[in-house]
Amino acid sequence: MCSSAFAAVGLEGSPGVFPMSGPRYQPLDSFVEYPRDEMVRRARSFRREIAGRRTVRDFSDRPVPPEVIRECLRAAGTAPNGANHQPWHFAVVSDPEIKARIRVAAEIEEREFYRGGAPQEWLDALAALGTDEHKPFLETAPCLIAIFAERYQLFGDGRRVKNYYVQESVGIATGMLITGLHHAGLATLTHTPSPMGFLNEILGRPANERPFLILVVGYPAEDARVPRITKKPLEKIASFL
Ligand code: IYR
Repeated sequence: MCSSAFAAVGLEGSPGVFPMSGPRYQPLDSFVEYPRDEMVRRARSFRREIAGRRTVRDFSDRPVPPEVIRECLRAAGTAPNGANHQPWHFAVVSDPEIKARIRVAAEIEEREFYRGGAPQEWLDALAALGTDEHKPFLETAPCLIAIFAERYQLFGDGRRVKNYYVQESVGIATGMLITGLHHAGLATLTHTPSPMGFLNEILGRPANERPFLILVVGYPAEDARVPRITKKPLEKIASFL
């Protein structure tokens, strides 16, 4: 039997890995259809809600409800992805000592970036955002979610199974996570110190996982301010053929 062979090598139950077995189907019972007007209303209402999302850099230290984080991670885990391998890992950090270590390591990389590592063209592009090498939010915010992209699956017996469309999959899951957190009433910041190899070491993640980004999560500080920016209108971002 296939399943016992899988059990022997630790593959049993591995999502997406069913060698030598065909597809197994079930009825699509979760799709909900709405009347046209209601669809438009829902789409508009969602657009308004998500348009209110802003990337926040000034965080309060107020703790966030752990169950909100857990539910949003469950939502992110439903993202479409390559071959259903679900090639992601979310390391949720609330321990102040670990956050402090992440801040120290990130600021070392960021100092390098802002003081000459980055091309001038890139620094010019960031000028309007007012970002710099100081990342106090990595300690102030109550929750950091370090998101890892699993480049390949590594099994107990050392065997590797390739993952597919890893960046796309993790990007989609991250978008869903950000959306869920905003919907729940929390602010986020996508933070990408580069390189981020220090995250594997600090968080004890294996070499088959590559850091994707740090999602900083919490409530905005009371006096939080955000850059005055605009989003491109529909005509600039879409074409209808
Ligand atoms: N990682 C740096 C630089 C940075 C890069 C981009 I592209 C941004 O949109 C914002 C920042 C930092 O976090 O400051």
